[in-house]
This record gives sequence, C-alpha cells and structure tokens, in this order.
Amino acid sequence: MRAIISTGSVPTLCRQCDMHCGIDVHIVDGTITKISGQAQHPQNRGRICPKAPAARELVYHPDRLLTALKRRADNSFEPIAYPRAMVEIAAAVARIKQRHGARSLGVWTGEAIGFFQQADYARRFVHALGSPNYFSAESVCFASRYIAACLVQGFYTPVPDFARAKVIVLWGINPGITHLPYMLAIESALKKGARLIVIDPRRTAIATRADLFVQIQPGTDGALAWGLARGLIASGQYDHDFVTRQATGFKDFARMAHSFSPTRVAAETGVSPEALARIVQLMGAGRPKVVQSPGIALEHQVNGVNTLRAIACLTGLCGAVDVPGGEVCHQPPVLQKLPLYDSIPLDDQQPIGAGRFPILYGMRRECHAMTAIDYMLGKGDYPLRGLIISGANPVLTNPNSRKVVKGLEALDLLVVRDLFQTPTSKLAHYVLPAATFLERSELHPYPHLQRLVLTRKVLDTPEVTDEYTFWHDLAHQLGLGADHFPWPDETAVNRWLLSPSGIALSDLAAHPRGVVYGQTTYRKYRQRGFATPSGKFEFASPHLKSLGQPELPVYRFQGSAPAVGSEYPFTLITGARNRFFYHSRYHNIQRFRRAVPEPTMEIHPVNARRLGIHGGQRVKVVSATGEVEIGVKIMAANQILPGVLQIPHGWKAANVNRLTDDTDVDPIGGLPNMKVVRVRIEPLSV
Ligand SMILES: Nc1nc2c(c(=O)[nH]1)N[C@H]1C(S)=C(S)[C@@H](COP(=O)(O)OP(=O)(O)OC[C@H]3O[C@@H](n4cnc5c(=O)[nH]c(N)nc54)[C@H](O)[C@@H]3O)O[C@H]1N2
Ligand SMILES: Nc1nc2c(c(=O)[nH]1)N[C@H]1C(S)=C(S)[C@@H](COP(=O)(O)OP(=O)(O)OC[C@H]3O[C@@H](n4cnc5c(=O)[nH]c(N)nc54)[C@H](O)[C@@H]3O)O[C@H]1N2
Ligand code: SF4
Ligand SMILES: [Mo]
Repeated sequence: MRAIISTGSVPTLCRQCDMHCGIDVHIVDGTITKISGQAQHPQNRGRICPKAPAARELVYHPDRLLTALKRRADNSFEPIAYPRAMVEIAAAVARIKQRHGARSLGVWTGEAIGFFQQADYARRFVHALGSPNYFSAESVCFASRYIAACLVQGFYTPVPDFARAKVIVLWGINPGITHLPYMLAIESALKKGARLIVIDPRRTAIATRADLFVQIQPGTDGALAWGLARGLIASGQYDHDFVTRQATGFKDFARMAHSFSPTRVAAETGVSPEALARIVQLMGAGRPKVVQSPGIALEHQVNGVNTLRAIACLTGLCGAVDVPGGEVCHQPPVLQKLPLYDSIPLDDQQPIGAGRFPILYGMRRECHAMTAIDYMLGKGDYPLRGLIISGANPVLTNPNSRKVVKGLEALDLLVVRDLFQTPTSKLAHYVLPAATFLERSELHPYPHLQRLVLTRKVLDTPEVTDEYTFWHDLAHQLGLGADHFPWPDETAVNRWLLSPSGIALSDLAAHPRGVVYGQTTYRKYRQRGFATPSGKFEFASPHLKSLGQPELPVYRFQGSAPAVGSEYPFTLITGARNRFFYHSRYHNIQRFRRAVPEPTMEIHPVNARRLGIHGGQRVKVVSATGEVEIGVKIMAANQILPGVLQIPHGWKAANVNRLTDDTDVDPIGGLPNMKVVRVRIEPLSV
C-alpha cells in the first residue's frame, strides 16, 4: 500500500459520497498522513465532512480485506489466491449460464461506487454475458426523483441553482448533513435575503434556520404540494405564459388542485391553513427564482413518484424551469458510453422487474432489486441463481432483511467485492478485496459547474483490484474480454471515454480541479421543447395513463395518523442520516463510534411518558414484517411529531430493515416505503 509519491500532497476528489468534494491527500514517506479540503475547489471551497479524513483510517484499517476469501462448508473463510478465485468464479458463472441461461445471472452495485463510471463497468459486463439483470442501490434511492422530474419536464437536476434562488424549499432533505456542498450555495442565497422553507416531521439543524419550518405528518407531502398548487393557481400567482405556451394537462391539473382546500390539506398533513398560505405567498413572491429540493424522504413513500411529480409541477407553476435561480437543465459532457444497451439491448429477455415497473426499467435501465429477491427464492418467471455484488450491503440496506438473507443464501453463486467483511459478504461463496476511491482513477462530471474532473489514484495496493480490472479479468476468463473489455487498464478506458469530448486525458491530469467543457444556457425548451412524449411540460402524463397509472400526479393517503389502539399505532421514519455514518459504513471508525456508540430510536416525550419509558431504556419495536431491540432517545417536544419515531439504518446491532416491507412499494418507481412504517413499541424490562 504505497502512495504514488513519496512525500507531498495529491489533489483529487473524495468519492465517499456523491458530492465529490475536492481534497488534498497529504503523504509522508509513501504513507497518507492527512486528508484536507481543497480551498480553491469550486465544489466545496475547502469544506469537508468528517468522512473525508476518515478515508485514511479506512484504507489502513486493520480489518481491511487484503486477500480473496472462499467460504468453507462450515461457513468460515479461507484465503484463496485472486487468480485462482477468478478461475473458479468464471467456471461457476459458465455453469449457471449453461444450465439456466445467461439471465439467471445478475450484478448488483451499491452507493459506494456511485452511479456513473464504476457502476457502468458492471452494466457492461452483465450485458456482454447476455443477461439484462443489473441491480443497484437505485432500487432504493434517487430513481423516483429522476423518474418524476423526467416525466414532467424531461430532465432531472440534481443540483438546482440554490445560490441565485429567492425562495428555497427543502422537502424532506437535510443538506447540512447529507449534501455539504449545497450548504455553500444555500448560505450564499440566505445572505442575499433568500427565504428558506423546510418541510420535515423532525426539526433538523437546517429547520432551525428556516423562515418557515413546516412540521408535516410523514407521507403526506403530496397533499401539501396539491394545496400549494391550488393556492398559487387560485391567487393567480403562477406563470400564465409558461403554462399556456409550454405545458399540457394544466386544466385537469387545476381542477384536481381545486379539491385540495386548506382544511383538507390541514387534515391530511397537519400543516395549518396559515402556514400553507404563507408558503404560497413566499413562493408566489419569489417566482421564478424558486428552488425546490426534495430529499430521500419523498422517495421512500409509496406515493413517492406522484408526490415528486406534483412538486415538479409546482416548479412549472412558478416558471422556475431552466431559469437562473431555479431548476436548470445542465448538459452533461459528451463521452463514450460503457453500457451496451444500444448494441446488446436484451429487453426481450424479461429483465427482472421490467414488467412490473416499466418506467423504472425504461428510464433508468434498473432491474428491480426487491423483485430480484423473489427470483432468488424461486418465485419469479425464471430463476436467479448467481449474483456479483460490488460496493453494496443489501442485508443492512434493503427492506425486509430476513428475506434478503434467505434470497442470497439460496444462490448457487454469490460473489461480493468489498473493503471489509459485512453481513452481506459473509453469505458469499467468494469475497474479493476491492480498491477504495483512493486506489482507482475515474472521470467525474459536475454538470452544474460544467466541469469534468479526473480523480487520481493515490495509493498503489497490489492486493486489491479496482472495479475495471475485476470486470475486465472476469470477462477475459469467460472469453468476452477481447470484444467488450479490450482496454488493459482504467487509464486506457478513461482515454477512450474522453475521445468524443475534445478533452485530452493529459489536460485533465494537468488540471486537478477539472476542465470546463461547456456553458450553462437557459430556457432551452423555447428552441427544443421538452424531452417528454408530448414535447411539452406535462402536468398530466398520457404515457403513464397508457401504462395503467393515473394521468395526474394523484395523492394517495397512506394513513399517517393511525387510530389510537390500532395494532401498530406509531409511524416510524427510518434512516435519517448523521454526519459520521454512511448507510452501513464507518461504524468501524473508532472515533465515530465514540461519538455515536449505538443506534437509538427517537420518540416524542409525550409518547415516552404514556408508555412509561425513559431515555436509554431498551424497547422492542415490532412491525408486520419483523422486530428489533433498540435504546430510546427522548427528544424535545418540538423536535419530532407525537406518534412519529425515527431509527437510523445501516446498523448491525439494530437493523431497522428487519421492520421494513419489501412489498410495500411505489407503483411507478418501485421504491420501498422506508419512511411511513407502521410499528408498535414493547418496553423491555431494564
Ligand atoms: N452523512 C451521510 N450523508 C449521506 C448519506 C449517509 O448515509 N450519511 N446518504 C447519502 C444518500 S445515498 C442519500 S439518498 C442522501 C439522503 O439525503 P437526505 O434526503 O437529506 O436524507 P435524510 O438525512 O434522511 O433526510 C431526510 C429528512 O426527511 C425527513 N422525513 C422523513 N419522512 C418524511 C416525510 O414523509 N416528509 C418529509 N417532508 N420529510 C420526511 C427526515 O426527518 C429527515 O430529516 O444522503 C446522502 N448523504
Ligand atoms: N431503512 C432504510 N434503509 C435504507 C435507507 C433508508 O433511508 N432507510 N436508505 C437507502 C439508500 S438512499 C441507499 S443509497 C442505500 C445504500 O445501500 P448500499 O449501497 O448497500 O449501502 P452501503 O452501506 O453504503 O454499502 C456499501 C458497501 O460498499 C463497501 N465499499 C465502500 N467503498 C467501496 C469501494 O470503493 N468499492 C467497493 N467495491 N466497495 C466499497 C462498504 O464497505 C459497504 O459494505 O441504502 C438504503 N437503505
Ligand atoms: S460530503 Fe464528505 S464524504 Fe461526501 S464527498 Fe464531501 S467530504 Fe467526501
Ligand atoms: Mo441514497
């Protein structure tokens, strides 16, 4: 594990989350000694979260996997040489392919390697093999936001123009913890007088800075969005010109909005008519510089896509589409494509979940991970017998963990690439040591900055393989390499990817903060229309209707306030993030564990009192799916709504995904309900 330089510092990007902050990796005598933020980097201006410096502890961690492992009959592991493991894995893949067909094999990538280049190697491999079955963390993340925005306006903007907005609405997102660089832009807007509205059942740090904190009942955001639409339309505070010239379906949308009276909205959401009127007033006055930023909370609801569509419609009403201070349609750089969907589409091979969720498959080319578990258990149209997972830990991160375990255990071949042994890798036949982001090199575009950056390989660790090398090696073992993985290493791939861009790899290497590849332009729809079926901004979607879904972004009540005395009287939010942990990661960083030794369940003081439980006491939390035991954290009365609980995800000790249900999913996007989980509490004696 030698650094590429002996002493000095290497500028690169942190890829421990999707923010890609600029960092400097400081090296003394070939060893990383420190990681700091790059003051001049346009993405983060020197700011970093605690996880950036922790990357040093991670790469040198004593538990790090540095050799391939093979599981023995007694479930213990023995070391195996990497070339030998690859021969055996290739033989097992070939056996399954011969016996059951290529589609009985799948690949699954996690958030740790991102949704871009590293994940695309896996996509490329599985199609080269002849299987359409690519799964990822997208089945539980991000896809709903993308789908909803694309259905309405034909594009998705991960980073809206916060800095120039006059009104910022944060719907179920906590960017100070989860999207640190957003805070630079949000703070700059606030300094210029922008108004901040935070919509959340819990008073988060950002909520305390809001002009208006709207403490909403979980799962009811759709009703609030419709109420806001009614308010904007009824008061004439919407962009008539945009709606008339650029949109379709407005009449029906306005008719449905009319049924969301302030009293109906209040009854559904708990948001008072006064607060509703105030948001309408702020959004109306701020038009068109209105940014709405929905977080994961809106995706983890069974009405997620339609709620997010309704929110996207509000952006249209505000005329905030592709304008400065609004939701800008940023162009990506022009690069070669790694996935083989154009040359080997395999759509006729019944990609898993594509029939059930044609929009998810059609727009994201994502097979549905929860449906995959059913296929592993023999309940699909054909069997799924082999799976290669890289950078994911579905036993802790996917709903209904007990079923996930059963599914993975039923496979003939499970290969897991990770940095550490995890509850998922322990079920694998082969565990392969993976490179960290500091041990590989990839392209990263920042469309909102119109910049392309090359990350640097900082450490040379011969014991581990980077993503490209792994898929390359396996493809070559299987005789697919010459056609599909001809590049000898990731540098060669990077050069090929860049070929249509007009940017040379050497340019990127010489400019660690990246090269500007384009220029942001606005209101492009005036020339090109929208990339929707009608070419218009779609308040209603005939395409969805043709698939048997409602045409309008209807609100579906999830029953957020169950009757007292029901079997599961509490509403559990799962997975609110904290600054130290990332899903199931970093629990092995000692100083993080000292700060947060164990997961706890947040509860309102009135509920705690009624149940006779005190802070720190352990309770059993029971849902229709399963149960967990966990310590209680009693919150201040204004920090969480009564009747609402919160448990973080990713912990081995109290795995909250034992409580979540893999069948309770959004009918369009397929994302699971992880935010409105019905539970009861059983106090445990101390
Ligand atoms: N430190 C850290 N950062 C992360 C991650 C991590 O694990 N750790 N994960 C990354 C990933 S992959 C993702 S997807 C993002 C997620 O980023 P965020 O979307 O910011 O996720 P959360 O921190 O869970 O914040 C969601 C908020 O929604 C609230 N909420 C829950 N239910 C509802 C509801 O029904 N309506 C509304 N309006 N609000 C609700 C919760 O109380 C919580 O405060 O974070 C990314 N960044
Ligand atoms: N109940 C509940 N569950 C949730 C959520 C929730 O809010 N509530 N959030 C969901 C969301 S939004 C997401 S995105 C998913 C995330 O789900 P996953 O992607 O499964 O999450 P991670 O825990 O980040 O798993 C990453 C694994 O990759 C390993 N790893 C780290 N770096 C690398 C690397 O460079 N290469 C390789 N090969 N491996 C690496 C880590 O050690 C870890 O074991 O979780 C979801 N699960
Ligand atoms: S927010 Fe933290 S983990 Fe994410 S890229 Fe920035 S420094 Fe890394
Ligand atoms: Mo996520």
